[in-house]
Amino acid sequence: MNRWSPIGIKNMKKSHALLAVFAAFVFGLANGFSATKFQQKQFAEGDTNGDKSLTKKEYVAVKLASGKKSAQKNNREFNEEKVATRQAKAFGRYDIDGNGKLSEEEFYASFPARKK
Ligand SMILES: [Ca+2]
Ligand SMILES: [Ca+2]
Repeated sequence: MNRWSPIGIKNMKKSHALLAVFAAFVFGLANGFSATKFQQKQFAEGDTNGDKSLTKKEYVAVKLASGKKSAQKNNREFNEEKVATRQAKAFGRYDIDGNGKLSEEEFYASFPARKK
């Protein structure tokens, strides 16, 4: 279920999303996975029930937490509601196999696509 290879075959409808993730994945490789430690930390923090996947709620919560932190650090305004809405939408894009949860791979793949 959570492996890379069978996803594209079973879920052709999501090929666009898959392509985006693949591009992000390659981009991540090119960058030497510099964000990996951060990703792992976020995933671990986000996965509050420890089932090795992030529900939408867990995902949004961890994104809100990190967004808030970086906003504070950069002295920027943080619109929690706006960010939550955006992240809830993003969740659907990253959930490649459409099971309503982000596996570690799906979560990590979501990172390199973010603006630096
Ligand atoms: Ca979880
Ligand atoms: Ca999934």
